[in-house]
Amino acid sequence: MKMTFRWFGENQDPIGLREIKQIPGMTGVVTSLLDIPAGEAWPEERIAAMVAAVHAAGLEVEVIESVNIHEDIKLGAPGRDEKIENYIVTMDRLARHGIKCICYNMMPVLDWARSHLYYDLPDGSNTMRYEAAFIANLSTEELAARYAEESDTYEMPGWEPERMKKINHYLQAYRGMKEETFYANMKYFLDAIIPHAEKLDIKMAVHPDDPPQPIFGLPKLIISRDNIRKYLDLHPSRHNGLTLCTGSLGAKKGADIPAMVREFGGEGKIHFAHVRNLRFENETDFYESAHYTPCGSLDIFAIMKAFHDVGFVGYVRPDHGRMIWDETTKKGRPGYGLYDRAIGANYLLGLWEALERCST
Ligand SMILES: [Mn+2]
Repeated sequence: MKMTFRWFGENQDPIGLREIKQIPGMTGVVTSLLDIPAGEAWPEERIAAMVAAVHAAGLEVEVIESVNIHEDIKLGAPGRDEKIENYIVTMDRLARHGIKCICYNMMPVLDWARSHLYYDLPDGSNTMRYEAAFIANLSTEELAARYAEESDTYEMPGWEPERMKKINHYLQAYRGMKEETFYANMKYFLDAIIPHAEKLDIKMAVHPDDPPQPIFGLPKLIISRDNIRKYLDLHPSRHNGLTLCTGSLGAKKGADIPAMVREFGGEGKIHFAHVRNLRFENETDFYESAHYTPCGSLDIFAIMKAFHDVGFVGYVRPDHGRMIWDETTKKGRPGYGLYDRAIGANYLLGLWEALERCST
């Protein structure tokens, strides 16, 4: 297992590589080139500069999160072939610069969604929250405006103004789209890219949809064990794998995450893991808690034990954390402050050390 930390890039993240390097056990960062629109090929010089900056800080960069999928690909719209070609060019350039794993998602139009970015907890920290009824009463524009206001300093990935301009067009395009059509479009993409991933030895790792239920009438497919199985079987290959995100999958009450880790991890299909905790407030609503098992509703020890039992050798990162110790928006994007994620990483590393040493 390699412990990593999400970093949004220079000028995009108030947290510096030097700070990340100082977290015990951190081997590298997981990053992206956020300003490049989905569907375009990433310029090689930009990739080279990003990799050089990370290496200069004494860290590795072997995972990209994310190379986003253009809506034309997900919709099976005319123009998808050109976007898939650009995707392959990007994969090729990333492989040349040492990238070994690409995280991406198949969420229609919108990336993740929360009702609150800074929900106050009784201990004075704040965190992201999902309240289903709150979201149900908002339009996408209202939610985007709320995000823009709350996260003043940075654009929220997945909610960029550019994307929001076309939102109604896309909401309309997905309306009435059959599940099978969506799977067929995904298969078309996988059939095109996975042979290249095999040749380049880049592990493709699809991230589940977050939250794991339809919002704004958009279909959500990658949300359960059965659907993940179906997705991976669209193009069976070790290079067609999964980013197992405990917080996304675990936001559906009753989801058996350790069982999913054993099943997909046992097949060598989990290449990257996002490990975080959340606390359910009722059947659908939750807030993102500290990673430590007693703080939330997920059994993080059982999850890490499942990873250990299947001999997991992929990348892991702590996921969203709370904002603590008076961190403000100037110190981190929502969910991506420094301190709680550093604590989370070291909790996971501590569990891992104990599992390793108890098993020898
Ligand atoms: Mn995640």
